[in-house]
Parts: sequence; structure tokens; C-alpha cells
Amino acid sequence: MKLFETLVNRRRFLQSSAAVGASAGAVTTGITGLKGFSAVSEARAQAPRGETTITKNVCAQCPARCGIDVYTTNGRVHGIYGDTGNPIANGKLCPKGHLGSYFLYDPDRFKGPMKRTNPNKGRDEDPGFVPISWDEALDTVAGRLNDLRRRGESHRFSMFYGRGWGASDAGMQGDFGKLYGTPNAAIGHSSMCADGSKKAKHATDGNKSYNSYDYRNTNYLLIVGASFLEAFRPYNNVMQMWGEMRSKSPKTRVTTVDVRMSPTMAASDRALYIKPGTDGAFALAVAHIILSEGLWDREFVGDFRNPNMRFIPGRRIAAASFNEKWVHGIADWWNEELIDRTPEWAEEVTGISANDIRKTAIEFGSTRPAVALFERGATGHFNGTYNGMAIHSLNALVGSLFAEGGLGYQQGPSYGALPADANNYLDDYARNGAWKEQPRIDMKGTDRWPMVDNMMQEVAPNHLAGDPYKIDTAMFFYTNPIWSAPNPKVWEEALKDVFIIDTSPFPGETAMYADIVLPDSTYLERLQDIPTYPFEGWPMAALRVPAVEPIHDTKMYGDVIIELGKRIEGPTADYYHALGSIENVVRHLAAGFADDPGDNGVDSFESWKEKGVWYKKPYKWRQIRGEFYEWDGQRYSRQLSEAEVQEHLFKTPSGKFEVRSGYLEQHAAYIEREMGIPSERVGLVQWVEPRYSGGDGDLHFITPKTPLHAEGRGANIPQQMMVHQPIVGGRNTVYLEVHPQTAKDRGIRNGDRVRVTSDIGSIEAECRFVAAHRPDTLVLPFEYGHWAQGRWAKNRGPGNSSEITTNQSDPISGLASYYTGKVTLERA
Ligand SMILES: Nc1nc2c(c(=O)[nH]1)N[C@H]1C(S)=C(S)[C@@H](COP(=O)(O)OP(=O)(O)OC[C@H]3O[C@@H](n4cnc5c(=O)[nH]c(N)nc54)[C@H](O)[C@@H]3O)O[C@H]1N2
Ligand SMILES: Nc1nc2c(c(=O)[nH]1)N[C@H]1C(S)=C(S)[C@@H](COP(=O)(O)OP(=O)(O)OC[C@H]3O[C@@H](n4cnc5c(=O)[nH]c(N)nc54)[C@H](O)[C@@H]3O)O[C@H]1N2
Ligand code: SF4
Ligand SMILES: [Mo]
Repeated sequence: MKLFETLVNRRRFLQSSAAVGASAGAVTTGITGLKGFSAVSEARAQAPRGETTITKNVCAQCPARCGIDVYTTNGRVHGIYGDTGNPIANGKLCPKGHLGSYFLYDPDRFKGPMKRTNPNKGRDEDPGFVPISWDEALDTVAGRLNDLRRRGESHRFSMFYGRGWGASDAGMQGDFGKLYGTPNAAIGHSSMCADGSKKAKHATDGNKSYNSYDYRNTNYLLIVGASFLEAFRPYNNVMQMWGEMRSKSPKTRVTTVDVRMSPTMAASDRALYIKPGTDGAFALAVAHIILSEGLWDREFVGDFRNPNMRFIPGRRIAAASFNEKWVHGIADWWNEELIDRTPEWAEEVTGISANDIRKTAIEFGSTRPAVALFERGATGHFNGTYNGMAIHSLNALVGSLFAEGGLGYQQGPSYGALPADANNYLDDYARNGAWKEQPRIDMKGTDRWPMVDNMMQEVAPNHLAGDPYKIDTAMFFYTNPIWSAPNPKVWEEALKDVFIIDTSPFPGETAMYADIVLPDSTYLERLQDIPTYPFEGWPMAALRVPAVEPIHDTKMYGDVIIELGKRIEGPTADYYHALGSIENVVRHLAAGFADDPGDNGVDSFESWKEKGVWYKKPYKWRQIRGEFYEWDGQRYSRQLSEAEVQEHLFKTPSGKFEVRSGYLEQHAAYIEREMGIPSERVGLVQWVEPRYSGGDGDLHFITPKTPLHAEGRGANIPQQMMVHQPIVGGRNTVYLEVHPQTAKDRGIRNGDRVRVTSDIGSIEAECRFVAAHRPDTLVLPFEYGHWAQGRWAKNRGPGNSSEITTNQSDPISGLASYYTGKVTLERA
């Protein structure tokens, strides 16, 4: 019997070795192809385990877009590694990257399209889902949309997205809205994410975007309200860059400004605790010192016509005495704002000592190249755009914009054109229908929110009030505002009478309200293009290649849109027939590489699939000693004219970096009305008081991201939750981090159950002492408190932090003020 088994195994072994030998191509390795097997061990080898394929893909747990190698054997994914050929990953991943197969094999996934049978909606209502076919699901949705269109009410259909990767998914919503006829396609979650930093850049240098950074050549990093070693972006890569910066010579010096002892702060050279919402005051005082100590970059900023003149605190300068180069409005900025923004003034506002502010300013101003970066900590407040502008202006003062060791903006890839142009498929209704007169449901672009990109957090309250109207049907893609938006209970109420289509593969909160579920495939099952999010600036695009065929009856969202579009009456259907499929779209994009091969030789769909990424170094532009040059293939040789700088780099009214913002001045009346700033002053980079929300609580409440945090999407992965907070323990729950004195004052012991209350509600949590945080600030990592989303996520403590987050936003960027809430704390 034993002998027989051995013989059989040996025969299978030899067969599979032969198969491996025959299948050419480096991406396929038979596990049995290993060298060093003796005849004896061959004979003892177990049944062959099949072939292992390695496919290129892109992690989807955060916006970093790390390239991954996915190992699949016998159709099962069993390993995910960083792709060594991907410039973001460089063969490495953050701790979440390796957990991707848990999304693929999540036992709670929808196995196919679903229809609701229980008409009642709410937390405690079982939707009563029954499986339906894709045809029935798509016909139901298309029927509804065609009805709305026939009635002239197509504007009452809205499409929402959160995460998305461009042309092959969320990027399709805009054209769908244009063809079908709704202003409400493509309502993104950006106003609930990080629009504050983008708006600060838009207002000062004209780029509505996050920055790219040249960390390798930076000698000073000033981190203000960003979680560099836990979040920021691209997370995995900034951790690698931290290693580079801190081991190179000269070592990059780091100062971090935060309200808690974050890992970034702990690893920095200088840690500055700031009163929440006052970062603008700190940055203005740094600017005051840089100017008054004469540390600004004269080649970039400009100089006094008379070299003996100086900025003297308390003394105005004549505008004509300063010769501006690339910074517009310096004299006004000094005279009207900076003149008395001394470190002593800022100490009163921020709580950071004048001495520390002065030392930081002198270091920052005298070390080149230096970079100031910031994110939601500085911008998640009523005054967020002004805070961000003040911090970003420091980059201008030291000449870091577009410089080596400085910061720039991400270039897009050399994609080919889509298979069809939506503009050629518009019927009269699409061009001139009544929907064109309707505002967006979130009131973006109206007098209520004239300056924002999106205002997702306003949709539920607007719908409830019927102002501007009620939506009828809503489709959600990769976003879950019924759980992640500020004051989500309003969403729970609002979505009860809306026909909901959810596309999540997972049974999240939105899905619990869904009338139809059109489940997306998970990222390891999808084919799609992934243009790079801001990274090092030079263009790059990765490809997500399915590691396995969809393991359930799911369809990737882009294909769902195409199939739905084919069912819409009129020329819309023709457009989607012309697109064909996402694979066809992606092949058309890749055709653009033929004329512009990547540095790794990628010049076609096939080579893109094999290598997983197309990219082209270096960055196209460089500022050198106050002049701008374009790369000619060898050097930065061709000097740009002022008009070219305005077209490509400083897209502002003046064509310069503006410390008196022409963009804000265009909205002067609105800003005066909403923020109380006199209209003649609105353009200045200036100090604006924060407006704390949440009622009369005596403590600040913040919800930072941790390395294991995957936006709201990781909560159903037990491994992820266990190590969420390595410093305070973890395992059983996610803890509320409290300063011991703050707790003792309220009779709370380490480990006690506590209640955190704002003016909109209370949540419970377990308290952990962290003596290194500000005593007035409570810290609860965001991602928990789900009442759906799968067996491990559901009903697991602590409460959802959004439920005590008031819906208040920065009037300029629209960013929800997540870091501005006041709360009280007591024993539960
Ligand atoms: N690991 C991981 N990384 C991610 C993501 C993820 O899901 N997981 N998601 C990505 C996304 S969607 C985003 S938007 C970015 C966000 O990137 P960040 O904005 O860098 O991330 P946050 O966790 O919001 O960190 C903000 C920091 O500000 C601090 N803070 C709070 N209030 C104040 C204040 O008033 N002043 C100052 N100076 N500091 C304050 C907090 O303590 C925290 O350290 O991260 C991205 N990176
Ligand atoms: N209180 C508080 N709230 C916050 C924040 C905070 O700091 N505090 N931070 C905010 C920030 S920065 C952000 S970015 C937002 C994020 O909030 P959202 O935009 O709501 O994003 P997620 O929570 O990641 O939810 C994404 C949804 O996508 C679904 N999903 C997961 N995988 C897939 C997939 O492969 N395909 C599809 N189609 N769907 C999928 C999930 O089931 C989930 O329903 O939250 C914001 N909310
Ligand atoms: S940083 Fe981590 S979670 Fe984000 S894409 Fe990269 S591996 Fe995935
Ligand atoms: Mo975000």
C-alpha cells in the first residue's frame, strides 16, 4: 500500500515537473521545480501541489497604491509581497499589504447580486436579501433610471464614490452623469477626507492637489498636523523615505507639531505640542522670524531694492521698496499681517513657547532644502484653509517649490484615448434637459458652497429637508457615509426613503440599506489601471491584473457601469457599446505607451501586464536658484518663460506663489459673510480663530489613523484589529487614549469603561492612560464602531467616533472639521 502511494506520487511529480518545464515565462514556477531534490526525496515528495503564478496587482487598502506580487497556487491566493519593480513599494509593504487575501476570502462577502425584500430600513432591520441574476439586477436599476429620465427627473439620481482609481471605475461616473442627465454623478468623499490641504495649495500656488516630495534630498522636514509614520501618503513609501532621510549625511532634521505623542513626534528631533486648531498662528510666527531675521530665499522670493533694508517687527515697509520675484504680495503680507505675529504672540495662541518657535524658525530658515508639510491635523478645522496656506507659504519663503529636495505636483501618465468620446453621444435631453437647471444635491458651486469640490456630508441633511430637492435613487461606490460621515445618524434617517444601490463586495452599513446590491469584485480579482497618486512627481501608472477569476458571481464596478449604460435609452447605450468593456478601455489607455515607452521598457498592454507598472523619470520641471527649467532628456536646460511657469507650475492669477491670494479675493463677499473677515483682507495668508464644535465640552477629541487602519475597510480583519494600537495594548478593543491626570480628575482608572459626549451624542470606550498626550486632548483611532460590515467588525467596541462628530465644515475647502470637536469625559 505504501509502495503504491509512493509510485503514484512519483509519477504525478514527474508529470508536473514536465509541465513546469514546458510552460515558458518567468512568472510561472512549479513548486516542484526546486533544485536539490535527490532521487530519494523525489520519491518521498507528496502529491504535486500545482503551479504557482505571480500576478502584478496594486494594494487597495489605502491610497498609497503600492505595487504587489500576488502568489496563487492551484487557484488560491496565498501570498502577497511588495513588487520589487514598483517604485512606491520597492519590494516592501506596510503591515496591511500582506493581508489582502483576507478581503478576497472574507466569508461575509456577497456571493452575487441581491434584492431587498424587507421594505423597512434601519439598524435593526434585516434587509431580507435574496439572490437575483445580474440581468434582473441591471434591468431593475436601468428601468428606474429610464423612468426618472422620461419624467424629466433624472437629476434625482446620484452617484457617490470614495476610493477610486480613475478611468476604469470612479472616473466613469462623470460621463455617465453627462449622458444620462444628472448633476449628481461623481459626488466624491473628498470633503470628508483631506480637501483642506488641496485648497490651501490651490489658493496659494494654483494647484488643486496634494504635493509630490523629493525627500531624498531634503535636509529639514517640518511636519505640522500630519501623521507621517502612520498615515499620510504614500504611506509605505514615506516610511522608506524616513529611513533614507534619517540615515543619510547630512541627516534630515525633523520637527513635528502635533496634539498627541504620535510615533512621528516620538521619532523626531523636536516635538512641539500645539493647542488644537492653532497651527496657522505657529506658521505665521515662523514666517515672521524668517523675514525679520533675513533668512528668506532671495533668488526665489525677491529682495529689497536697497540691500540695506530689512523687515523690522512693528515697522511697515513701502510696497515699492521690495522687488518681488516669484512670491506675490510680500509687502502687504508683512504690513497687514506678519508685522506683529511674533513668537511671543504665537505662544499665547498656540501654547508652544516663543523660544521653541524661534529656534524652529531659524533652523527651518537656514537649512536648505527644507520642506513644510501638513495634513488633516492642521486643516480639519473651520480655519483649515488659512492654517494650511500659512504652513505652505513657508515652502515659498525658503524657495522649495519645484526645487531639488523640495516639493512639486504629480504628473499624469501618457495614456491613449478612450475607445469613444462621450461628447459625441449626447442627445437633446443630455444637452438641454431640465436637469441642467438643477443644483447639485450637496449645493456645490451654489452660493451656499461656492468654493468646494464636493460636499458629501451635506447630502443627507439636504435630502431630509428637501432642499434643494429629494433624491430618488442613489448608487454608492467604495464609500459608506452612513457610517463615516460626521453625524451619521442623519444619514440613517435620510436614506430610509431613497432607493439605494450599493456596489460593495462586503455587507457594510450602506449595503444594509440597499434595495439592490451589485457586488464589485475585490481588488485581487479586478483588471484596472491605477494612475499614481502624488508621489515623486514623475508620471507613473500601475496595472491591477486579476490574480484569480472572480470567486463569486461579482462584476467589477466599471463593467457594471458599462452594462448599465447599455440599458439606458437613447445614444447613451451606443456609447457604452463603443466602450465595450473595462479590458477594452485599459487596452486603449495602454496604447499611449507605444509612443512613450516607460523607463522599464513598458510600451504595450502586454508588457504593462508583465511588469505591472509604467513610469518615466525624471520630473519634467525644476526650479534652480529662482529660475525654472524643463528637462530636455539630458539636463534641465530650457528656461521657462513667465507665461509657461503660469501655465504649468504657478496656476494663479499672478503666475506667482500668492501670499495675497487672488483666488480667495474672487470670493471675498462669501468669505466675509461666512468667516467674518473684512473683504479687503480675505486674500492675505492670515490668522483666523478656530471655531470649535461639539458644544461646551472641556476636552478636544481627535481620531487619527494608525498603520493598521484601512480607512473604514479593515474592520472585518481580526488580525488588523488585534495590533491596531501596539503601544497601548490592543487585542480586545480599540482604546480611548487619555492623559492620566485628565482621567484622575474625573475619577477614572486605567481600563475603566468611559463615556465621551458631544452635543450630538455619546459613545462608550475603554480608557488607556497615555501620559505623553496633551491633557486636554482625547485620542480614539478611527475605524471602529461598525453596526455592520461583517462578523468581526459588527457591534465591536468602541463606539463610532463619527457619532460624536458635529457636521461643521471649513467654508472655503468644505472639509468636515473632524479635529475640532469638544467633548466631555466620564465613567460609564
Ligand atoms: N495607515 C494608513 N495611512 C493612510 C490611510 C489609511 O487608511 N491608513 N488613509 C489615507 C487617507 S484617506 C488620508 S486622508 C491620509 C490622512 O493623513 P494624515 O492627515 O497625516 O492622517 P491623520 O491620521 O488624519 O493625522 C493627522 C495628525 O494630526 C494630528 N492632529 C489633530 N488635530 C491637530 C491639530 O489641531 N494640530 C496639529 N498640529 N495636529 C493635529 C493628529 O494627532 C494626527 O497625528 O492618510 C492616508 N494614509
Ligand atoms: N469620525 C471620523 N470620521 C472620518 C474620519 C475621521 O478621522 N474621523 N476620516 C475620514 C476620511 S480621511 C476618509 S478618507 C473617510 C473614508 O470613509 P468612506 O469614504 O466611507 O470610505 P470607507 O470607510 O473606506 O468605506 C468604503 C466602503 O467601501 C466598501 N468597499 C470595500 N472594498 C471595496 C471594493 O473592493 N469595492 C467596492 N465597490 N467597495 C468596497 C466598504 O464595504 C465600505 O462600505 O472617512 C472619513 N471619516
Ligand atoms: S501603504 Fe500599505 S495599505 Fe497602503 S497601499 Fe501600500 S501596502 Fe497597501
Ligand atoms: Mo481620507
